[in-house]
Amino acid sequence: MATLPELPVEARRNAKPRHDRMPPRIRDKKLPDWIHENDRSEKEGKRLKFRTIWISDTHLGTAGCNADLLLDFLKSTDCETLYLVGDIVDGWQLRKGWYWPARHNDVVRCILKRVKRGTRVIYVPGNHDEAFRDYTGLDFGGIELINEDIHVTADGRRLLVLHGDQFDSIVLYARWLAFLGDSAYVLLLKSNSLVNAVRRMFGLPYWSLAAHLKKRVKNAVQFIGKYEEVVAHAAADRGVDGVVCGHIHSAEIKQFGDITYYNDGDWVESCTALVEHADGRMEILDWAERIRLQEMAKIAAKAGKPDLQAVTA
Ligand SMILES: [Mn+2]
Repeated sequence: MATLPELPVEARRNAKPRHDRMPPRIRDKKLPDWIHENDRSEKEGKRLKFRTIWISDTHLGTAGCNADLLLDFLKSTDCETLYLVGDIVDGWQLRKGWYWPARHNDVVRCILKRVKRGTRVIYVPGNHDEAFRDYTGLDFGGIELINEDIHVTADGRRLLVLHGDQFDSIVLYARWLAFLGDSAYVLLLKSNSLVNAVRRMFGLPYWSLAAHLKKRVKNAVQFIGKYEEVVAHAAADRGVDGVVCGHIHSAEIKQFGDITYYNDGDWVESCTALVEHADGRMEILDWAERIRLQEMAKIAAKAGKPDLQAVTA
């Protein structure tokens, strides 16, 4: 078998470790300050504690995924049960072209660490990670794969947990794919990343252009309303008290008759999670908004206006 020729001693001495030879653009990429701050708070054990957390539509494997914010959220919170409600990894985009930065590995590692610490992690696959649907009922290093689940809240309500793409075909008059699946949406997310790259350059926190525009497109608003109704209807047929889903990238808590509809939102546009407190109270956490308020408070403190700091208290 042929072996590689030995490098001359001089060349070996000058050879630098691999990370030193990485282009400065990657190596020196500045991370926002709040990332490091939360590393500290993790050690100090100052995490927000919840009974249950639901996140979905993180779309790991795409440039649209706000992995920094997601990682910050995971490091800042703790829970007994963590639901991953589908479209966690975007198999569709990965098949078109491989995109997997180190940050996305950090997210996976963070979730696995959670399992190790004793959090029950339940993965309900969505349509973008439908390959996992063939493996439901199995256990992946402590992560339970299941097609849908019934979650019982601390106050005894039964909630159906599923991704929610099942209802696309029922919402006929304004199909989600008409604007989610096409290239216009990908373009929208790209401009979203671009806007936020510029904002970051000026030290400004994340703001979702995509979510902002979606609220102003009549077709999108109509679809979302109809979709919520259809999902709530299906939940009523199943005899549960409520339903938790994701899929349409629009966080919401809404009452339809006896059924409470919960949507945990996404991490490509708005960066939201659904949480259950110890007493069964449910809430949507807008993580981008939270960071924004924290940053504003810091700016206010620097400018000598401590009264504005109250917003984050
Ligand atoms: Mn989906």
